Amino acid sequence: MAELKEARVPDIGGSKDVPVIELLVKVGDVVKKDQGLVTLESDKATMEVPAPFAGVVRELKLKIGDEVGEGALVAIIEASEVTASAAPAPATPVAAAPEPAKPVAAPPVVAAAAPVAAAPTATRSPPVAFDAEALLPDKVPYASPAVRVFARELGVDLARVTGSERGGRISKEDVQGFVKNALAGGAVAAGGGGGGGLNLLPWPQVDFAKFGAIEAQPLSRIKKISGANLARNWAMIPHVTQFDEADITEMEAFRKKLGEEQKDVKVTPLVFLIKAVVAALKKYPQFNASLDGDNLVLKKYFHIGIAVDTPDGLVVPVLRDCETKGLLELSAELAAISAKARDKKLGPADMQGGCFSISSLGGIGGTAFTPIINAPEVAILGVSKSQTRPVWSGSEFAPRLMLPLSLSYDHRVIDGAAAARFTAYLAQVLGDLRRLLV
Ligand code: CAO
Repeated sequence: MAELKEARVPDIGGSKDVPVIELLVKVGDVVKKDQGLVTLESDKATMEVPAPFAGVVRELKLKIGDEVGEGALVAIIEASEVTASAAPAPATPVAAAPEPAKPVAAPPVVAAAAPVAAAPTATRSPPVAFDAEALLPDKVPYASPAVRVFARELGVDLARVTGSERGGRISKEDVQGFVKNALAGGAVAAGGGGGGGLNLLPWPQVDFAKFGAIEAQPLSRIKKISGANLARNWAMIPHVTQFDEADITEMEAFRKKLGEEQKDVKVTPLVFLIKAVVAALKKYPQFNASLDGDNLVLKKYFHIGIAVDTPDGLVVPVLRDCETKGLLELSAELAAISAKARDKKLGPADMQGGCFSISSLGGIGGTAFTPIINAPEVAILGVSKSQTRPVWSGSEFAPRLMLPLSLSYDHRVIDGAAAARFTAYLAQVLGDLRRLLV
């Protein structure tokens, strides 16, 4: 039996004079139980007042700009059926996932006994307790009514959009940018197949000039591109870094000798590392691989990416077929490709097809670091500055030149034990280059 019933603002945590910023239904609309009727926005949170029961909206008692508190009449609804649990659900934050409203413990509403033809009398639903915790401001997107309507029209969930305005407020441009990114395959933001939707807090907006003098410098193109790649790789790949060290005392003696004989080309420890890495990739093929859905694609070639520091930022050109090249040939190629990088002459082809990357900070300093994997590769070797240290030989301490190694790996593909074996083998090869011949 149909009856006219009141929908009122439930307990909204004691807030009063909360403005109505959006009408979500109009007279004549058929509404489901818990469907939003109006949106309220306090200075702390935005919330929807849900229909306490299913039915047809017969009167809308509020307009945009009205200020309301608990108990204010929102609408008169002709309830489609009378149920024992027709009590108003709590006001729901707009950011909340569209899951069914939790059942609320409330006294049953007594069905009106009037016949259908009689003038219906509206029955007031009892208020229900409201979970103010669910309305914490940092869980609710912060946006103007116009932006909310705009996002709703485009089907954009504002909880997934990062606001660029002061206080993290979401602008129309932020919504447009989100849509563009989603269309361009920016799955991280869209929460689609690739990114999983991190649902992070908005980036802090700080007026730095309030605290002292500042100067804004635009990011270089390389920094923008590499930054976006690094952020994706860091967020999406479960990184673990394995540290080890190699005794390169003999290797360095040999390198110096080679350098004295070969004045045309500078031979640095990096080319020895490239050869040792190729040997380790041959022994542990899962490091020379990429994830492709449920498959691991194993590569039979050995193209090594080298991180090169340029004034405009980091680039990673690739040296191809390193298994076929000797130390001198690799040294000449490394010099040529890093000069090309610093002269901004690298083309996309120079940076494609890598299997594994090496990032050497050995010429600068440091004892260890945690390099970020260069997706879709599954591991990267960081190299720090070698140092002469006393090392226990079993009978005495001897001065040895020790090279720190930091291997970051994708834990979805590589287990910790395999990573420890890989770095231990690298250290063995660098400690005794004859192993390269085995
Ligand atoms: N320990 C001690 N000394 C080292 C060393 C190490 N691990 N690696 C290199 N060196 C020495 C070299 O032998 C050379 O010494 P001499 O001039 O006395 O011969 C000096 O350091 C400088 O080497 P280099 O940097 O010119 O050459 P490289 O082959 O080691 O590296 C390149 C080439 C292009 C990788 C490097 O110039 C570079 O750009 N490194 C930075 C990479 C980077 O930024 N990585 C960080 C990525 S994460 O942000």
